Amino acid sequence: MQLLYTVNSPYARKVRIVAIEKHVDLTLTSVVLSAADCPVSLYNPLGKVPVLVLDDGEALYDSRVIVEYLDHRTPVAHLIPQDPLAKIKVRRWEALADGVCDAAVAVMQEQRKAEPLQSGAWIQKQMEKVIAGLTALDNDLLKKKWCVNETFSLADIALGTTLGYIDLRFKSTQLEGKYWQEKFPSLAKHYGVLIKRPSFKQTMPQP
Ligand SMILES: N[C@@H](CCC(=O)N[C@@H](CS)C(=O)NCC(=O)O)C(=O)O
Repeated sequence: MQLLYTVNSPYARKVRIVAIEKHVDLTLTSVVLSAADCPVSLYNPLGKVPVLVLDDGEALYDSRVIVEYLDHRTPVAHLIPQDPLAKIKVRRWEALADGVCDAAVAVMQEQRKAEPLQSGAWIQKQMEKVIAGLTALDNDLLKKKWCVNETFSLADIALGTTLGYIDLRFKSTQLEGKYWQEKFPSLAKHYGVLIKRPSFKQTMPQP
C-alpha cells in the first residue's frame, strides 16, 4: 500500500501515526502538490493528500476514511473503539481537531498570497475558529490522561497532530496575548506526553 503525503500535512501525519501504532507497513511517497507531475489528482479528484493507494490500485481518501481502514487491517489494539458510543466520542474529537487544522491551513494559505490580495477579515475569522476550537479541546481534556475512556485512541492522535501543526505554524504567534502553550495548558501538557511516543517522533513536521 502506498501513501501519498506531504511532509507537513497534519491529516497525512495522523494517517502515518495510525499506521505506525497499528504496525501496518506503508510505502511512503512524499509529493509536492504544486508540481506539474504531482500524481495526487490521478487518485483523488479533490487533489488533496493524504491518499492511500491499495495494492489493487483502488484509492482511499480522506484521512478519516484511511484511518478507519488501517484500524481494521490488524487486530492489535483498536484506535477506534468498537463500542458505538465510545466510537462517536473519538470521532467527535477527531472532527474538532481536524476542523482546527482546516482553519489554521486556511490562514496559512491566505498569508502566502501577495499582501495586497490578502483578506485581513478572512484571516481573523479563521483565527477565531482556531482559538474557539482549541478552547473547546482544552476544556474537554482538562485533567484527563487520555481524551476518551482513559485509553489512548485516534482522538489523542488527531489532537496531537493538530497541536503539532499549531506549534509548527503559530509557535511564535500570540493568540489573544499568549503563546498557545500558556493559553491552553491542558493541551500543552498532553502534547508533551504524546510527542514522546515513537510514532510522533518519527513523523515530526519540518519547520
Ligand atoms: N479533510 C481532508 C483534508 C485534506 C487536506 O486539506 N489536505 C491538504 C494538505 S494539508 C491538501 O491536500 N490541500 C491541497 C488542496 O486543497 O488543493 C483530510 O482529512 O484528508
